[in-house]
Amino acid sequence: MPEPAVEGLRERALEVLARNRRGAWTCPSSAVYPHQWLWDSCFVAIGLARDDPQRAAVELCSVFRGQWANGMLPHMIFGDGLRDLGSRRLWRSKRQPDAPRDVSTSCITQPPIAAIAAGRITDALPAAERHGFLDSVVPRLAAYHAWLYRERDPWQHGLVTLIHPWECGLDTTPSWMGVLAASWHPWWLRVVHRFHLARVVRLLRTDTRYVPVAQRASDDDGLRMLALARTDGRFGFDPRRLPADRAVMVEDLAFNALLVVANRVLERLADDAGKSLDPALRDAMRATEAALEELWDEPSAQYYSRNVISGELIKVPTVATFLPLWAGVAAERAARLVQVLRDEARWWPEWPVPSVPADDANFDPERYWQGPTWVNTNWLIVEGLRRNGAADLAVALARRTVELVARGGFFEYFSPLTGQGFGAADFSWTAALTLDLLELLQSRGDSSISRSTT
Ligand code: 9WN
Repeated sequence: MPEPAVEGLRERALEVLARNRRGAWTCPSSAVYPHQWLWDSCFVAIGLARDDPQRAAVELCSVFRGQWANGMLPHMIFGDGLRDLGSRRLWRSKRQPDAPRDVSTSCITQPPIAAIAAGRITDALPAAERHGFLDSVVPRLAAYHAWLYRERDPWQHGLVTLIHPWECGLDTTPSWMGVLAASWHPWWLRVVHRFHLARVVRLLRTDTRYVPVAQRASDDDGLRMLALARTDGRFGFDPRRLPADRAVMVEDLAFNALLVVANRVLERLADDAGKSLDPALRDAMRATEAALEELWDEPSAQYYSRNVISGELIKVPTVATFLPLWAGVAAERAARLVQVLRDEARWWPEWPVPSVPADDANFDPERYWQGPTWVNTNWLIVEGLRRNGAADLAVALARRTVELVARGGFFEYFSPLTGQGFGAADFSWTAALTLDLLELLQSRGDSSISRSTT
């Protein structure tokens, strides 16, 4: 396989990140996503960690500006002085007793990769700076993980429950959109559907001012997500208070798999910092490792999310199925997952890995999380493959991903069939994770390819 055309790619990636930088934090894209998003900032910190660990530390610490008194890290922190006030009004965070007073935030969270970013930064910082960094972040990370277990696993299933697709990060992934479409809808949404008014609402959308509508969430899905945020708010964003006949509650596969990885990093960082974690938190962490295996479906050899209300697995295939590889699953299951990933008709088309299998009825190569290849999920799969001794496949996927970006630009997502870039241009996590993948490729063949990845 030819080497990717990487000439100048690193410098261009750093330029994208510099342009999207807003002081301490980096927005995902200046036009489409001008605010701060939780897991985007963590990916940016991961990408910058080896090159500029101090800058990466500042990026990660900036997400704690938004931390609630109860420990929650919100999925968005709104930038000051930006005209897009719509989504800020949707949440009205300052009405919530635990929300910060000096910044407006959303009232839900996003995949818990902050500890993973903290681990990368710690490994890269000079020894003299490590202690101060750990002292500052470990208690905040511990408070976040404690919130996840206390507030989002009140039934002690071992798995964290999400109450909105925006929390899962793979927002319009078909597994969530199916559950959402089948859920309860308020009267105004029923009127909109009944009279086919959803397109009228497009006039109010900001994303479609920058990106063609065929590449975004459908109007119907977008409205349902807005309506669900309002319903969640009426019940204090609390799964214990949400009535089963109105709520959407999912034990999300991607989120919980990443939680297992993040838990391990947090335990290591707490030990390094000489801080003790609450034994109940450590027990809860162990329970998640075991409970993740309940999401395995033997006949299809895949993992799925689980609908908390029906208690059933949501057997809709999505790229999330590969994320438990990084969490560490039994060798036999890992081997089967790797086999599934190699299927060219489904998961390994010209530009792998599609967010939905390429031969699936839900597959749309241009639309958001419903088919396109994303750099962040590829990066997570690369880490999973490395952990499972599939270094050759990890390198192949890393190389293909870097080639995709080198040819197509730093887009938000790409067609798995043609490699064409879609969504926001100059997207921060595409740039940041390209930096990390480039490092991996440049060091392949030496010991760093098999270095510990947690
Ligand atoms: C809603 C910022 C975020 C990412 C998510 C991605 C998308 C937002 C949106 O953009 O979500 O949170 O407006 O659709 O799905 O993963 O963090 O890049």
